[in-house]
Amino acid sequence: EPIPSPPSYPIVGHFGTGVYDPVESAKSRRDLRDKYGPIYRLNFFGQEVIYCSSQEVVNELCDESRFHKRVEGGPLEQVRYGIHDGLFTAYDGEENWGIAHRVLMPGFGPAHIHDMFPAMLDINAQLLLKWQRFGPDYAITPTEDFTRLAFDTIAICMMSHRFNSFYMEDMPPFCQAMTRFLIESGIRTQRPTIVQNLMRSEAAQYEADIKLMAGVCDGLVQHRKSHPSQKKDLLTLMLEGKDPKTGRAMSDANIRNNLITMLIAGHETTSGLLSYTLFHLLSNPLAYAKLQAEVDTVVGKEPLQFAHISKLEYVQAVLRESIRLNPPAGLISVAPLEDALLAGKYEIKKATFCAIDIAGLHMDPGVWGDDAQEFKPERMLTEKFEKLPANSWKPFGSGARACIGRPLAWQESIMMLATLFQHFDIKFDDPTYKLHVKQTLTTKPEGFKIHALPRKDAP
Ligand code: MNH
Repeated sequence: EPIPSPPSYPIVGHFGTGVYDPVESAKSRRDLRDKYGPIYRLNFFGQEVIYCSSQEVVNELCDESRFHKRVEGGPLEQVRYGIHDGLFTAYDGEENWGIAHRVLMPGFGPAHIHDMFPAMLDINAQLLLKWQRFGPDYAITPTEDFTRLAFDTIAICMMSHRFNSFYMEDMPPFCQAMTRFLIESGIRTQRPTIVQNLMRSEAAQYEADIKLMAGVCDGLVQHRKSHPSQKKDLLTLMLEGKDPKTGRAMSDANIRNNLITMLIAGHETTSGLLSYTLFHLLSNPLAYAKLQAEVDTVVGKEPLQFAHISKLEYVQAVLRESIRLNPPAGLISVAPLEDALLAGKYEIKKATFCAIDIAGLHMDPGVWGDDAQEFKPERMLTEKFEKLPANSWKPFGSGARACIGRPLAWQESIMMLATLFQHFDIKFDDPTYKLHVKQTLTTKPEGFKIHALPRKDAP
């Protein structure tokens, strides 16, 4: 059977037909899903992409004996130009991926994440203090401070380094370079090579941004080498760890690429998660009230402790539901290892680009029902969450190439929500605000502002 597909032109395919807007691609995918169903095909200059969004087909694509991550020829190939074979952009099966994966995995295990609690709380307190100082009248853009939180948290947990971005008017230069780099990487994926070759000043900025990021990370490694530390952070693991399989250590280049990778992969996504969550809570007063009541019961007026985290059941459900509705990483790419029959009826060749539309998957009415669009944390309480059909909730990707930072991001996010609602009542700046999503490589809400009103009896 032919895979459903909109009308296209010769040579350019669907490029320029208006069905896929690179700036608003999440919206384009929503429209295409509505019109062509959970499996459809697009073609850009001969490059075929099969977009998949039902639980049934995604479950098939998550079978690692038949499909694997595909970097080649997609947006990640562009990002790879800057961070090479770091974990996120490594080709599947590439040697340095295996070494870094095996060296770093234990660093994200429960014991290490537990030990990150005090450092996380330190950065968390910087946000709370800033919002207290702003006072109730100031219109806060939460996404900016959540980005500071996520960025500073990774840096302190990973390499015991403080970027101190809460004490800067603008974001740190590293962060600005990274944002420009990600946006340009995204645009480059869509730009024909002939046009690309004419973009001289963009290319110079791109190179400069990559150089800046590499320079900062090399500097941190140099500093650590000349000031040996007892700290059992991820940088120590990178410098001293040996791959149990090959006995090899990570090379300096591999360390640099993975330091940049973690800072990139971890800050926009976590910041997006927290921003969307705040938006959904403000839009759903009942969920807001339930969450704050749980925080008051579990944490009360005491400083947050590690033992509180696992008891914050409703906070977790809120985060799961928020990331279902707005997955910050909306698309991941896989390809079949051999020629395959997809959904029992579509023949696809080995290595065909298959894009898992995570946002679409998270709306599958077969899994989530007719109220899939609505924010209902109750459906994510652990008992129900654990009974969801396989691979129906995939905000952190899948299999061996799934997110390594998930436990870090999760703990940090629970801590932030708990302390935020312990200290403040939060209100929309503009109660008529409608969610507007801005897209780079990930997505974040734009123009979203709030007021933080210190609670009378806050600790
Ligand atoms: Mn993260 C891979 C989402 C936080 C580091 N991450 C992925 C993938 C998704 C993802 C989806 C799979 C991408 C793909 O298949 O191409 N990550 C998230 C989300 C959050 C997040 C939604 C926060 C919320 N990620 C973090 C944090 C870090 C991090 C925090 C680092 C500290 N993520 C990674 C790395 C990879 C990754 C590294 C690549 C893992 C691999 O392929 O081995």
